[in-house]
Amino acid sequence: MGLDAEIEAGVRWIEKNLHFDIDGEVQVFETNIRMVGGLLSGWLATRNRHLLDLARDLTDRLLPAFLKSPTGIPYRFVNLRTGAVRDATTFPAELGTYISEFGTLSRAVSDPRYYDVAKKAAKACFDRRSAIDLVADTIDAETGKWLSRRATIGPPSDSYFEYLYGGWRLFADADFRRWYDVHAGAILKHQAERVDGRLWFAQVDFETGARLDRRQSELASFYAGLLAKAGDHVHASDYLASWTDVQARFDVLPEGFDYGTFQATRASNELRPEFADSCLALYVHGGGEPYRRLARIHYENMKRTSRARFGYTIIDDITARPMRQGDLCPGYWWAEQMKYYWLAFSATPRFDYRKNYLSTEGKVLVGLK
Ligand code: IFL
Repeated sequence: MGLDAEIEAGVRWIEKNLHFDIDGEVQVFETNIRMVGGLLSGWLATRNRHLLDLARDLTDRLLPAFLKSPTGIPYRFVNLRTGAVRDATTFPAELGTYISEFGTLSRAVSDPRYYDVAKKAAKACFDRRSAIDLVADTIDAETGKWLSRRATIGPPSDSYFEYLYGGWRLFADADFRRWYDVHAGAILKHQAERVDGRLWFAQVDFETGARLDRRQSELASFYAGLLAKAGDHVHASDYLASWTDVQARFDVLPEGFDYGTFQATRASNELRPEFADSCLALYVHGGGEPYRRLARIHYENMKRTSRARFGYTIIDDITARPMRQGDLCPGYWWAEQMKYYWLAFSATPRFDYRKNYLSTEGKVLVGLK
């Protein structure tokens, strides 16, 4: 953004204050996408070695979650000082959203261990896919047994698919591309359906493909962008068009939505980035100007409905008039959609619009100029 003095001040603060020798536990997935990813992107932007050293130190402290697991599927929590781990009941997104950060780290420090644990975890999930190539959404990291039958593209599976593509895009690892393609094909075959001409992805039984429900989490709208990145422009634009109709109906997207009834199932809006993320992805991956216009509507509606006295907030009820605001601004609002809007609208010379990669938390891992 050209905020060179601000990043300088931020780096100085980090050098003075940030360390990870803390006797407390963190959620491995969240710590990776926010902190490891943030430090790595900061290192790529500044080439300040201290940021890379911190990213490595933090990742080393996350490693016990992977290394103590008999399957290679990470435990959900780890104590940063003692390496004690907890919670073997986990989900595709929480076990499979590491390769982009861990692989970037491995490449930067010439140490394959980080890449290897991230790949092993993703493979452990892929290898347990059903005969129809779907994964369920809950698994035991110790036994490797599925604890649910529900396949979804939304949470808690979403970014597992995103990072299979990431492993290919960032490291040209053909295994990841194959894993991504196998799942993407199965999702289209067993989960996609058209209702009133609109494309949606149902929750289905991961072994039979039988439909479980037609509820759609707002987070699932990221999948349009992922399809575009992976080269499936037809389904990408169709799926974003479905969400565009939801945006037109409610002004801002509800957290939960049933495409069978076209009604909100959860009327809150958590100030989320997925729609803007997909707009940016379709814009930079060949879709052009119409997707900037869509992002603009998202931006203007957010400004109109989420503006609060000291910033921006979630909305507790988007169906009330006026909408009933909550009192929270999530971290991803800064890390993600403000960045997506900026990249979509600014034409900044500091970003490579042709060759780039943003992590699931919007950290720029390729494309900084
Ligand atoms: O932290 C965010 C990230 O995009 C993600 N899942 C949910 C968050 C935003 O909705 O991977």
